[in-house]
Amino acid sequence: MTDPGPVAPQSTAGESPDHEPDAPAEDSTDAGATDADATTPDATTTHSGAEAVVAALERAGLDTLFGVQGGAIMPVYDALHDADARHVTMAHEQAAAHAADAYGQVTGEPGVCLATSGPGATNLVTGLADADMDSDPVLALTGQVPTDLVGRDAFQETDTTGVTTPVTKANYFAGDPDTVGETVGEAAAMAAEGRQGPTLVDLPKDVTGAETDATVGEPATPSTHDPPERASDERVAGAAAAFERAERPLILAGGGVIAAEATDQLAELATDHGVPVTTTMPGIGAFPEDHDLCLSWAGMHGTGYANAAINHCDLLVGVGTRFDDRLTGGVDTFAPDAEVIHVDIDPAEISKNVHADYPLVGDAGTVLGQLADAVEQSPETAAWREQCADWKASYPMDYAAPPDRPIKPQFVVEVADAATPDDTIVTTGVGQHQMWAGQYWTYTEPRTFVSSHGLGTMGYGLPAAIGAKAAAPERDVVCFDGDGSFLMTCQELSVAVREQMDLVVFVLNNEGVGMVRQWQDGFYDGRHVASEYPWVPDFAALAEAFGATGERATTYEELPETVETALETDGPVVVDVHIDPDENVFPMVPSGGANDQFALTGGHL
Ligand SMILES: Cc1ncc(C[n+]2csc(CCOP(=O)(O)OP(=O)(O)O)c2C)c(N)n1
Repeated sequence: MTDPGPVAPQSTAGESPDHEPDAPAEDSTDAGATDADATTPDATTTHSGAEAVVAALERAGLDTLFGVQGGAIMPVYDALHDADARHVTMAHEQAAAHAADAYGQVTGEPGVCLATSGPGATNLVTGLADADMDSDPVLALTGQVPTDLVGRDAFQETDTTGVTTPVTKANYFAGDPDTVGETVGEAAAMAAEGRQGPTLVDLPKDVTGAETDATVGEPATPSTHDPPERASDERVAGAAAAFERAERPLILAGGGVIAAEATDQLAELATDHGVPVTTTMPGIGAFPEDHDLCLSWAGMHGTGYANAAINHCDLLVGVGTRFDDRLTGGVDTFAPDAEVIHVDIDPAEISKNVHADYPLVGDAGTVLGQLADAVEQSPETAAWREQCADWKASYPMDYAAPPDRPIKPQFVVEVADAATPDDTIVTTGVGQHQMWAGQYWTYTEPRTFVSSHGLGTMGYGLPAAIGAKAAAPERDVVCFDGDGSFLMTCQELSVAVREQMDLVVFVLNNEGVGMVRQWQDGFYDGRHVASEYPWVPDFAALAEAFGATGERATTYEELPETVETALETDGPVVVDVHIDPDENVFPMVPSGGANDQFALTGGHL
């Protein structure tokens, strides 16, 4: 553990504890390390509830944790004292949840976050909701007041399972020291298996502090959790026939393709049969964007050619996507000529937003393999591919960069992309900069675009960069942030400095909340209420105050060198780039509009 927790003794079960850090209760547990001799391939013997929690994490292979200390979670931290796990102490619990989420997105395994009861737990909520919307694997462990105080408005008591029920895949109140390890193992397995998502275990302090000689075995989901693997052969046959007869087929890859590690199967289906591919935003990287068949991502700020293809295709093969409204615009006008094959592991997604003519429920990789086996004849797609190429030529992704205007943000993204390897991980805040980072960086590998998609959480970018760097220390990590988003979690710079993390944050500084200003220009007659900052901090100086490196770029000439320097500098770097504050994100499909009615300039809205 990199950050030793306090070694204060723990309270016992049933004792009336004062669970504040300053006044720990008397020790009556064996707070020693897990007895290595008691660890067998099948089970780990423990001495306390807290040790059982740590043993369960070890059994699940979860060795990187993000958290913030506090009274009710202290026994768990104490049990971590001699554990091998790496703990990254975050400045704020929301950031711990985002870091765990990004760790989960990069590795495919649950990221773990820890928080104390009350405000610690409630601070996690935004991060859990974010992970829930994007089906990212996260395991949250929260301290809770001792069981005899539950329901008595005890100090720092919150009904954590109640508060987090709507934003977790599953959550647990662990009331028994003998089974708490099993519960944590189950929560870890639930986060990882089937449709992934966040889970939470609430850990009363007397339970983690109590003695137990329980053994902790392999993590397992309950027998009732039985995600389908294969789709029915009959349904696959029907979908394959539709695929063969399609004249204008289009594959739509969602985040589920990446989560299921199904990118090879997807690429095989597309390339074997010459079928163009578009992605959702969470699906960015599911298919290489530099491939001829790739139309990049679709939706509100997706490419004109992807949206045109969606509008004109006669068969849409949606894989691991929930067809959210940012993708579809108005569902009545979405893919109006298409039959829909929908591959998803979660039956609840089938026909939730878009009617599925061919629902195929199962694991994305398995079902794509089934489909590939069942398709005997490629559809005739030459004319359709030519049409898609025409759209690519008609609606290129470009921007004007007049030399007398401040730097265009798209240029910053392009320069950073050119200066970094293909496996670089990009994280973002939420707003215009997020869209430019999605549009002007060419993603060729899965798990490289780490963003807050469904919830759209400003402040996600920096803690996500910390989580991504912890997950992949050998890879470059770059965060594109807005000044508004950065101001929401910039305190986490202290963490990046302490952990000596090489990461670069580009603050695309337009001195305001640009996406809001863009909507005010488009839909509120240009009335700029609470969207422009009359003053913003000097972000380079702020970075220096945290002990990071601060850079500033204001001209096209100096930017490439500033980017190179930032990438070469050890430790975290913040580059404050003063971009054109009037720049807008295009194309844009107005909310609820038809996907082919995209605006290319403000005048089209
Ligand atoms: C936590 C949170 N609060 C409010 C919003 C609403 N919102 C969406 S985009 C945006 C502007 C973001 O500004 P900034 O981070 O500076 O990025 P920019 O759009 O300027 O690139 C706002 C306020 C949000 N998405 N998240």
